Amino acid sequence: TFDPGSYSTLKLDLDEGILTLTVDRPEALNALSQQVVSELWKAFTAIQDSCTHDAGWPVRGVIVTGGGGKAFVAGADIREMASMGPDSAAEYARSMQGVTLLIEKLPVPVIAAVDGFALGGGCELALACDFIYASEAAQFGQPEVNLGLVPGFGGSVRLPQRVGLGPARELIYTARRIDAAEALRLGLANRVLPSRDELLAAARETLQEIAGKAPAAVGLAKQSIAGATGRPTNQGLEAEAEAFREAFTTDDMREGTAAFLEKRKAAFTGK
Ligand code: CO8
Repeated sequence: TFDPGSYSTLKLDLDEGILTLTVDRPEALNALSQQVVSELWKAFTAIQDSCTHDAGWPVRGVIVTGGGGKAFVAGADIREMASMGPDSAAEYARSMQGVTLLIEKLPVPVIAAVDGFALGGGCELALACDFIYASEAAQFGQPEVNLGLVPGFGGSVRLPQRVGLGPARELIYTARRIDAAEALRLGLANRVLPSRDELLAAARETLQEIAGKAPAAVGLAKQSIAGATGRPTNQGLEAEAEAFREAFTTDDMREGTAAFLEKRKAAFTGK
């Protein structure tokens, strides 16, 4: 459901096909409590279910951000973790890992708009999104070793994939925080914008640009990249060929190629 009333730690705002999902626990710098994790699961499942032609593709892109002005997400909830045993900790890690997989499988693009702290689980949530835009106030880091912990929401997998092994190891072993300019240099962030307003506007503009394309094709492109990531070349190519085949089953593929040949603008229907 996109009904904002059914969430206590998230704000959902659907505006012209772009859903802004704000993690909103400013009193704990938006830390990912178990309640936040279960609400993220619920919200991303609702988005997933709506991404069909029959449902009319009401959501064509998602912006994930943090409320309160100080943080994107300052990590897993340290207060909750402090009293967990190993088994409940593993369950907690797996439930949030499940959310990150859901985001990766979503057939619409998801941009993390990072303003303020994206630490630990917050950095990992941003990494599960398709790409990251940052404000100049953004700070990234994987500070788990400061707490006697290790990354648990996918950081050991996705940070090396994004920035390469050397920089990822250095960030994780030192727990160092980096600013937006360094994140841009490392390829962790795609863009840096001067203010929060410009950050959200830039993310929206990019998602609107993508919303002008054939939605199933964008979804298949995303699926194809996810299917190739971390796999041997031959398996990645197989995932790509499968997505390519699937594109040829859509009306939008017929429309897109016909429109090109007839020198007119394509009218995509999402079918
Ligand atoms: N969890 C719970 N509460 C938090 C968290 C958090 N991650 N971060 C901040 N808060 C709370 C503070 O306790 C404080 O609460 P109160 O006002 O009640 O004391 C409030 O938010 C404001 O924080 P600060 O007063 O500390 O604000 P500062 O501006 O002084 O500092 C920092 C901001 C630097 C971001 C600081 O809050 C900080 O270091 N936070 C923790 C960052 C961190 O270490 N994150 C990583 C957590 S570990 C993790 O994410 C592992 C993921 C994998 C887990 C796998 C499953 C087990």
